Amino acid sequence: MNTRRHFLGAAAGLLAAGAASRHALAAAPEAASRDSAETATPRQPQAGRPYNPVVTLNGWSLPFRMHDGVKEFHLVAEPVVREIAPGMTAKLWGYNGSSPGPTIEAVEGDRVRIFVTNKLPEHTTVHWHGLILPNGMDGVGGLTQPQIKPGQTFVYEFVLKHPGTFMYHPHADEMVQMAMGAMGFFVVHPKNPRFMPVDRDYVFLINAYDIDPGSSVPRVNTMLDFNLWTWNSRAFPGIAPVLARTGERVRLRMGNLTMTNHPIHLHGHSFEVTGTDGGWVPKTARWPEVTVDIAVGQMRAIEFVADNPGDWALHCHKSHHTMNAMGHNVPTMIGVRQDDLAPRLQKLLPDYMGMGSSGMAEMGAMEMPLPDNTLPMMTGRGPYGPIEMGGMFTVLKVRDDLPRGSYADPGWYRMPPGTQAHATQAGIPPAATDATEPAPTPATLDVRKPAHDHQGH
Ligand SMILES: [Cu+2]
Repeated sequence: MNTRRHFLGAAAGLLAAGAASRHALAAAPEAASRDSAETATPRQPQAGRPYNPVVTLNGWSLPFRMHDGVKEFHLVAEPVVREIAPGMTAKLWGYNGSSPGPTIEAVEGDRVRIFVTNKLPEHTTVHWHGLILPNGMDGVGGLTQPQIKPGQTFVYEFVLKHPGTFMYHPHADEMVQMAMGAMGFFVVHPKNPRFMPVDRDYVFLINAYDIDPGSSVPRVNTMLDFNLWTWNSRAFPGIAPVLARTGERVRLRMGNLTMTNHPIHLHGHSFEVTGTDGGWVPKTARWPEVTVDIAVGQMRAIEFVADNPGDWALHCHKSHHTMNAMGHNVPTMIGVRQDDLAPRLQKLLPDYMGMGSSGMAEMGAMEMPLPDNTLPMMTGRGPYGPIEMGGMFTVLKVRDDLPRGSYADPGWYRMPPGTQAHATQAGIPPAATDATEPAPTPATLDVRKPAHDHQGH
């Protein structure tokens, strides 16, 4: 028993000195790398037990190899460049060319051996968030292992005891490394591929950054006031749509590695929470929802039958999380007349625009001059105009004719005649305006104090 334990320890390369032995390092599988933010089409497993692969939104899954019955992966922690959405890239930390890192997929009962090479400028570790494993594989720097120094490779090896939805992230200089985007998903498929089958199984991490307009490196000391709300380090309109053919069963797996909770809301369907941090939820314990609140550090899997064709919003319901950077310190101008103010301010600030007197929707439509490498606060165009969103927003596209297994964007939904809200004159008093007339001048709000000051005091 003792001998065997020593042998395993040596073979796994987790030596007292911390670094992998030369022998183990030579045996590390090649580290795949990918810097594209396109959603990779899921690949059926080439070896090992069968499973139904997940689809990582704007991401990919890490290839593995089988070595004497052990599933081997190679993660490389390193600086990466990530396109957050067209028009903005960020300098982040991630794994294998990406932030978040590639999704690791394996099967309940698998023994996995994960080589971790540190190409960051400071030490790191990898914690396997939610997995039940031996203490020495938990990846907490200083507590369960020495940190992995720059240039070193460590090996983690453990058996996957439970199927479910998990994450990985550093547990070394954790606030900085997560603020920089070092994180990924870890999906353990059930041993029985017919257990809770779905037609499409999507995963994305909920993450957030604080990147000043015009810059590309996140502020790493921000605690709460993040300004870029992202899924898999992408912001709307950069987040890929979630696609389904009518009648298909869809699972969304989400994990929250931000500093706040996110109520994720789906239009047009109700769903059930089928998976939590601890595993799968029995059928008798589920109830229908249209919003699931995902707390900090939690994972949730939700499932629904996509039985309602259309383009359905899928977003965080904290409305400032569906906006991009800027604007959070702008004063409320609703009801404030600026028509005399703007010319005066323009003498001091030639580019000054008086905005917001009737709300902020004009921000979504206008082409404002922005600093380089900055996303508009509200943006995106749909078939009927500006969508006025940013951040954690995408569209569930349900189509009767979407080919099974296709992840190609089918374009915008065409509503059947008579099924769309429209401008009408019915029931409106004759004096009122309606949308068929030329655009009305913006309403002004003239607030007057009651005139009791010159009435009898
Ligand atoms: Cu949110």
